[in-house]
Amino acid sequence: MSSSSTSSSSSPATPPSEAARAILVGVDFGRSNKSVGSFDPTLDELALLAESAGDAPVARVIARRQAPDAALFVGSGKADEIKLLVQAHQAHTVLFDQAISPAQQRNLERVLGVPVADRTALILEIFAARAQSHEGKLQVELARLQYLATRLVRRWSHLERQSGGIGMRGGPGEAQIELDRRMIDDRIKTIKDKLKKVQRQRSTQQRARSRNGVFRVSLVGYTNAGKSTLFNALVKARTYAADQLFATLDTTTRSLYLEQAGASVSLSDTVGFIRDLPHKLVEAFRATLQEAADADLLLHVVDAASPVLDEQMLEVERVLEEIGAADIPQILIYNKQDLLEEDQRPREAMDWLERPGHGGGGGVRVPRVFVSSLDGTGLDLLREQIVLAMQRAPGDLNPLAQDPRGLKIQDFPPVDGVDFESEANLGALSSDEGADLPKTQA
Ligand SMILES: Nc1nc2c(ncn2[C@@H]2O[C@H](COP(=O)(O)OP(=O)(O)OP(=O)(O)O)[C@@H](O)[C@H]2O)c(=O)[nH]1
Ligand SMILES: [Mg+2]
Repeated sequence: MSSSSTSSSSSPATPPSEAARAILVGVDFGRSNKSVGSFDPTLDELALLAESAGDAPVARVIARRQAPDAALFVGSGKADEIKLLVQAHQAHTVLFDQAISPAQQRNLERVLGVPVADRTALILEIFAARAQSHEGKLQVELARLQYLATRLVRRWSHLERQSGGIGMRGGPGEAQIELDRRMIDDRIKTIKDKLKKVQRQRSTQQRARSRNGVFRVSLVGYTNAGKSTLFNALVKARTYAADQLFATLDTTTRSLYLEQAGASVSLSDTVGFIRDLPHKLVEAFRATLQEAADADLLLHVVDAASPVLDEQMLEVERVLEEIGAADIPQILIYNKQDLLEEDQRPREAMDWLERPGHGGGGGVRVPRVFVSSLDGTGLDLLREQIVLAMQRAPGDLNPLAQDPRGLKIQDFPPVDGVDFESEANLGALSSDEGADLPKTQA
């Protein structure tokens, strides 16, 4: 790709007419500069993020530089080129795939004449629009305030250094900024207190659940991999699934009855991961991600049709490590098999992957199951693998070890005429679980 490649694309998603037309920009810093985050030459993910935030991408720009320009992130020539594009497309906004500083943002807005946002701001915006539960809303507000606070602090020290410039362009004066900062700090403290309260309630619920000896299974994976679709297919629920990034923000838990075992497990659908996830957001969502960290088994869902599957899996592993979930047994689920060409599809319905062990131990073998959550291929095999994972679990986690029926699985007859995932079979969960309410709405 040339250093000044520019392409236009009309969005296939037929955005609503009031959608903001957006120009997408990514900068290739080569291998020398890792500090600015990874580079995606296609900008496809940024386009999906923009669409998920309600924008309509109208053009994509790739620039190539040795290092970010201090004032404009891209060079001034490139900025002029983007400005022409803004005018040609009558764009409303310019979105950068990498994080830009507050000063760069201000300068760019001045040059381009339209609001500028970066990936972090976009992700925060989507999270804010999607949060449903009380806890989810608190978490997003916390992350946004923290993002804002660092911007204000940085802007403040920036202005302080060039004293005399303060207020010249009608920006907030020093006193105002100090006031804003104090208000933000107060608000952050209030929200943290509220979150603590909500989370205390939740951990009491969780303890009650683990005392019941329920085996906990959590879906994890890159955003848009198909977790919610798989969740719905397994428990016949109707959780929101959509071709959007971060369609799911709140954890939903339901009971999954496994006929082969004659036992139920709890299955949780969780928030998706994404590369360069803003750190503050990971922190704010730690409690939600805790659901994954406390699981007895992780179903790591992968979009097998994605050209960047390996990167996405690595990113998920990185976040799992960060939340202390790296050592939890996994089943890898290669989803969306229906999208693969005949000759790309695996010959076997499942296989085993050798993966390096964590904590210095030897490698672990991880079962990999090929499924399509849309047409149901491979789901029976997946259920079987969940049962086998239960049997491998230590006795105190393994309901089959406590239940004599589990020792003779074949002798346990299916219940005639009963849909084995129906509400009637929610026996193993306490009454506050199992309903299709997001658990965090308690
Ligand atoms: N063709 C095909 N599409 C699928 C399959 N599974 C999911 N999808 C589609 O992929 C898109 C994302 O699915 P979701 O279930 O919302 O993905 P998710 O992992 O829950 O995404 P987030 O909640 O946004 O992190 C939707 O458009 C689904 O219809 C599959 O097996 N085959
Ligand atoms: Mg989802």
